[in-house]
Amino acid sequence: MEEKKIIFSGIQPSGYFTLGNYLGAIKNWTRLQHEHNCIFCIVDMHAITVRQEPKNLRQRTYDSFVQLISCGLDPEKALLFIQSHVPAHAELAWLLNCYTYMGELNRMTQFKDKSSRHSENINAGLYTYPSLMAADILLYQTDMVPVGEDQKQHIELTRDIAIRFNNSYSPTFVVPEGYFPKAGARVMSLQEPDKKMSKSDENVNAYITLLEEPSVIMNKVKRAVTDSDNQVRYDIKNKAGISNLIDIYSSITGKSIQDVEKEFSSTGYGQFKNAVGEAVVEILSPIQKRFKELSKEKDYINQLIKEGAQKADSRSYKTLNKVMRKIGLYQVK
Ligand code: ATP
Ligand code: LTN
Repeated sequence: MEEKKIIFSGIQPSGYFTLGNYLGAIKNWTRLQHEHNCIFCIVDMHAITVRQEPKNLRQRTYDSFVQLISCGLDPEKALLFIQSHVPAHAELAWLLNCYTYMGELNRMTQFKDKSSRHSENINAGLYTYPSLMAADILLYQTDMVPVGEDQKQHIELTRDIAIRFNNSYSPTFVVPEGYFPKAGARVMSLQEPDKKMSKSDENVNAYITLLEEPSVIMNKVKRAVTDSDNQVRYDIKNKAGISNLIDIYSSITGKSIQDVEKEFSSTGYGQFKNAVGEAVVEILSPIQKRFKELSKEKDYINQLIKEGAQKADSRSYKTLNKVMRKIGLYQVK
């Protein structure tokens, strides 16, 4: 049997989870938890690199935890916790900041993109975001990081930091690999299909959240930007909108792109969009049902949140202490 790997991934409570988050990340996580040693984290400290309304952030963090469980993550199988509850993340992030070059951070496309969208608040946290992400991953001696394709660059940087540290001292960190899903790795905005679907998009029609009403989902898919040739054909360059809908449909149903093209070869966009909308409604409906039931169980959820933090705390300190020792920070035994 294949050896169990340590898997780590994170998601920001910067908005309500989208179909992109689900198909690109969470859906994979639910599968991986049965095969590996999985750790999934709600990265609230990453979310504050962009201004958040305190009340909303608090509620969304709780709801994010409930949503992960509603999507099928099992706290008995995977370790689930909230990043700010485990101080080792911020501590290692500081240490790793001292092993990360400004030249490297300057190249990060997520930083460039977010700083142009939030030009009134280009803070140092937004800039050093990747060192905190590297800390998240490296603390747990992670082998594999399942993420959407937008995170490729951050994973590369994490590897570079780990290799640099290992070479400067002695082997300390496992050098992790990114793990990208074959389908759904890059779900695009429904309004600007050359941009990824993002939960913090200002235009609510650009994304579908996991908790959206069926009628709203159907409407958003109907209004998705397409082209005028009315042929369901995959062509990212010239038909980005339709290609995105084909990707979504293919990722949900498990059908290949060719089969989807065949299935809709004689129908127009209207019928195809209907099918896509229905597939989305169907996949989200059990998640929404569980969310409604579970979010009322506040004591139970809070207990799970506490237990997750305790487990993560004791696991993360091992690596943090090792790093401090290697660097030469004075420690009393
Ligand atoms: P924000 O818009 O606030 O930056 P986000 O929607 O991009 O947030 P994150 O919390 O940063 O989401 O990402 C959580 C996970 O979801 C990551 O693994 C990321 O790669 C994946 N992901 C995010 N957006 C998409 C998308 N459009 N398609 C596929 N995967 C995605
Ligand atoms: N940067 C990621 C979220 C994230 C993450 C992580 C993902 C923070 N820490 C550790 C994987 C592993 C994002 O924006 N999607």
